[in-house]
Amino acid sequence: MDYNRLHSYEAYQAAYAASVQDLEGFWGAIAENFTWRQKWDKVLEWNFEEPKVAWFIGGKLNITENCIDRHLATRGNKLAMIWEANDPKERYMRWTYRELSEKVNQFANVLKNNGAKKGDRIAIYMPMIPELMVSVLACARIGAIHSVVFAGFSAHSLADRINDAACSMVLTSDGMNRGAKQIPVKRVVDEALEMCTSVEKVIVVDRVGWAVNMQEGRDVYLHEELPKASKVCEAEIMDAEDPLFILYTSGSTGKPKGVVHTCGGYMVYADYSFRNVFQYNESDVHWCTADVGWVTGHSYIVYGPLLAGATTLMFEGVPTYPDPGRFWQVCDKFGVTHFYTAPTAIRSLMQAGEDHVLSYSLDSLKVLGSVGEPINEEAWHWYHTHVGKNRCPLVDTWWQTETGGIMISTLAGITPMKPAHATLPLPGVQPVLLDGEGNEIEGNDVEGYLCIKAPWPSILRTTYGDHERCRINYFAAYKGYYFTGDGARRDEHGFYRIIGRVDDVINVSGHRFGTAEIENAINQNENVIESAVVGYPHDIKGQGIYAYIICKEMPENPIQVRAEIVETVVAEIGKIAKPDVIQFVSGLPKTRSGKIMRRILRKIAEGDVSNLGDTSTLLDPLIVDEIKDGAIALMA
Ligand code: 7RM
Repeated sequence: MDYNRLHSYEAYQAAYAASVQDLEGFWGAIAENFTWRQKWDKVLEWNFEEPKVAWFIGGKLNITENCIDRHLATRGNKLAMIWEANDPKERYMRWTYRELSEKVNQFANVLKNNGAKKGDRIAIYMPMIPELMVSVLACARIGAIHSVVFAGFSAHSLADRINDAACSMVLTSDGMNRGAKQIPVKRVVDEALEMCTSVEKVIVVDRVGWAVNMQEGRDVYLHEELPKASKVCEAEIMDAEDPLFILYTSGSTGKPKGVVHTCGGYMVYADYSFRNVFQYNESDVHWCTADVGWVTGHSYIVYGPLLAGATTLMFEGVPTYPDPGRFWQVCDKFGVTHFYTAPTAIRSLMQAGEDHVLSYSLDSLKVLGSVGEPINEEAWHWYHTHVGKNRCPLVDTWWQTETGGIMISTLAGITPMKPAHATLPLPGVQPVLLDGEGNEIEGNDVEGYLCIKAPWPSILRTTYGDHERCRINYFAAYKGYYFTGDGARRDEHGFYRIIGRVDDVINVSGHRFGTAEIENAINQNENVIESAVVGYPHDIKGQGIYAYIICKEMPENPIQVRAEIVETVVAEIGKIAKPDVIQFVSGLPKTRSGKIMRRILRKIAEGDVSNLGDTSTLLDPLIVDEIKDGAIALMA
């Protein structure tokens, strides 16, 4: 039986059973489908106590030979990448696999000429330009460990990440385009590097044509280095367990952790999950709207699609520029077949009205995807109806930076879908629900802490420079399990629905509520568009409930609307879940991947507005001031 590509529900079920029966046999067979310089001696060694996980032990490979070189014979003239600029009037770019190969090899030689070597850490701080994809692959080609830092992060955040991994090089650009604005990039790097000592070289891409500061001996322009570099660069031969990249992610503590992924396992899982979840076919055009600065961009803009020999689309701009029809215009322009985005984008486009989406045909679309947060039913239906015209399967994909690839998801058109449910685990993935004591909850129609029972090839190996932190964060809460930090429900069919982070639980008078649960109740009120709930210290109840609410219109009579919302919550959950404070806001502090920064909302709810930490990664940092002022007025 070939479980490499699942074409039916029956094949899915057979593969799932086989993977549980013989995990090593299952993944060993899938790993046969790659170019290895040397085959592995052993598929897997693991224990979740230290933790120690190693896949394809003794195997040798280079992931770029699998993303590029092995396709050249059959797909040399096929498009590897389509790039659409922020400005719809600017020329788009298209590269074949052969062209991508030349670009990556040449950039790899630029890195080498500037002193980079295997094992070095290289920070990449770049906007969504083609050179970003080339940079990532060029690092992988020479065996340098890339650490992509989202170009919206502040100089402080960038410096912290550079220092944590002692990066020797930074790859960046002069500036960037974002909607109607142009934003400095190199200037942020300069500011960050005043706080760093490890960086010896900075390579700058000329994107906007600014005359930026270039420090003699340290900073060089890419366009001046390229002519000196050959278009042939032998791939560095890597051990399957050598690190491929570091990607920083926030946890419940303040300091981001550097999640480490390795060459062999990550490669196998990125390809396998991409092909099966999206049911990719040879002539498809895949568009993932994430930024390469997040794990979604790593796995489903760069590595997954290229490993599969697909055409991947990269977009420099934002969903609402020049108008909220931009996503749909780009879909029609390039005949996009697979469209993968975040619920937050869907909800904001939903708010902008149907006219924008109805102006485009969207005939080419075959599969829709969602990632990053729970997708509410209303957004799910809007997306399915108006974008997918009720004919495209919609995959709600649950996964994490730490998992490297999609873990629980419908396989498009193959396994069942259900609104707001990620549904079933991919074969090779063994989720369980645990109760507070760490016992597995059997059966269906149950809820618990979402953990994974056995390793999969792209499980994180460590957090950079601090293995103990990795153990405590993910492997200590429940002995013998990987703990996701999420709570989930398994419905009567055995389909998973992710409820949300369990670190966002509020305990009111000994009764526990998910912030998501209360938000869902509030959102049932007809005035409400979106809400965010946090706990705050309460003298009598232990924790009180503070709700930040966006209404369709700012209420003219807030007392009345407040009372109506409280009534809705009482009706949905019960008196015990009544919000104690309701503040009407025009927006919420969200990261660019759509996650609400609850830390900020909690602090404001606690009345501590003095030190809200770094807000530079927010989509709209100004919203924090509005919320702060509103909260002060409310308490007065
Ligand atoms: C890919 C990504 C991970 C956290 C995760 C969840 C939440 C992600 C979904 C989701 C409900 C989904 N990586 N999350 N996908 N919740 N349904 N389909 O987002 O490391 O940045 O975040 O995101 O809480 O633990 S991430």
